[in-house]
Amino acid sequence: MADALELPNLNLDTMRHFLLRLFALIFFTGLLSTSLTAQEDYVPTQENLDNREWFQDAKYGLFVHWGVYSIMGGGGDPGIAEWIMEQKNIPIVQYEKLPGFFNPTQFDPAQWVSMVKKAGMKYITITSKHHDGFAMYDSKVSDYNIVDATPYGKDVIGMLKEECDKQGIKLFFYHSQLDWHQSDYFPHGRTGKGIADRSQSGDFNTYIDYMNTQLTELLTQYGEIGGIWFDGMWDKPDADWRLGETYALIHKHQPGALIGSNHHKMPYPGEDFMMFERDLPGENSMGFNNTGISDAVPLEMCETMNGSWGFNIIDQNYKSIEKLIHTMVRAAGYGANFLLNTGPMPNGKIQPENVDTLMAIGQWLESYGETVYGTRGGPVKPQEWGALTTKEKTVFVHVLNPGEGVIEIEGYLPKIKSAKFFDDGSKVQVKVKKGKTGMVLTIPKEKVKPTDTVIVLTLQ
Ligand code: JFZ
Repeated sequence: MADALELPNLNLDTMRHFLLRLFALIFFTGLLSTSLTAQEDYVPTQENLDNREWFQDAKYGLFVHWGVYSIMGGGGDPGIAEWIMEQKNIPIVQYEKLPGFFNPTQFDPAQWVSMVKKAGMKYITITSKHHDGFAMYDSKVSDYNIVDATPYGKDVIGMLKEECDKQGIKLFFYHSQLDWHQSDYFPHGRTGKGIADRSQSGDFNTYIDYMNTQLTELLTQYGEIGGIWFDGMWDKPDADWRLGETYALIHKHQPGALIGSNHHKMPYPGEDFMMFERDLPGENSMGFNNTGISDAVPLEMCETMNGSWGFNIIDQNYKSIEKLIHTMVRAAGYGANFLLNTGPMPNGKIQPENVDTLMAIGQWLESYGETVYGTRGGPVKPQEWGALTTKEKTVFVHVLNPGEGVIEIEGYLPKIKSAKFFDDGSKVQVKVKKGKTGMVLTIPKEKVKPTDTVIVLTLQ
């Protein structure tokens, strides 16, 4: 079609011919792009924009990876436990025995949500379906769900939602687009190749229809939700996921719901936030976070407490409380939320080690919450020594690595009314850097706090 744009002779017939081809070209490219990319004509509603503000103010949420894989507890490997079906190449017919053992009799949604509140978290993002294809809610379009296939027989998502509503916590759904169980998920992507009894034929469009029907259930059965956290497109990067249709469907049912996707690309039209997996925005220790940082939508970073998302019985490699707080503060310095994960146990309890960590961070937030909640990142990016957060005319300087106590904030030289330590309100010595390229704050040894020494700058 490239030749359609060659300059024609100025003869009426060729001109008409040229225009026809040009229109055809524009028309078909248009069609292609709406089906291949996303919700091109999306304009977020006021409610959606308000929720984006709420989201950015909220700053901190709990990620929950819970499914029938939790029973296996990682199978004695330190890897990501929710992938055990693919990592041990468990055939579908064998894996289908797992729901029969899933009986979380000690699941107490009121306890979960109270814990979340005490932890200082404002929302929960829970797996409605992970890559194993098992629905953790009452789905009518497949029996492969918690109500029909487990002895427990109750809709844990519905129970949790009810409790979230009671206690004022927003609930988001993690929903996997990748599905190792559904036969129409075909052709297969780059994962799950060793699962021997996956179907050898299928219609991907039928799969997308199925996924959209399940999403419709999630959007209509539980009242207002926070949003949908997609994952798995990276399994088949070249497939037509009909994103435009899926995103329009979600925004039609719940215009306020925030859509994000873990595709490790810049946000597509129709997405309401951008996420980073186990890396701060702009960092790439995992090897898959090599995009830029969007300035058009809110940001979120997710992180594990040990090395697994799903419950792993042997992984004791827990990050320290200080490390997690530092990551949260640095994320806030980028303007990003922190979504910290736990993998509940098959009995329905949260691992006690994780509860302890959450309570300790919650305690820190009880004192320092106002330097994080409701702030925005910057004005300058996080630096080696720490990060800045801002709320109107107040800038919080979070000194995470005080070193010798001389903090140079390069590239920042605001007119300030006062500079005080957050803890005791005493004055902080402020100097202008030589060459006037930034400011220098001095922190005497006795003012250094163990986790984060916060200085409050009040701007003129
Ligand atoms: C995904 C999931 O696979 C994982 O189980 C967990 O839910 C996490 C939050 O999100 O993690 C990924 C995403 C991408 C790749 C691998 C794991 N990838 O591109 O190979």
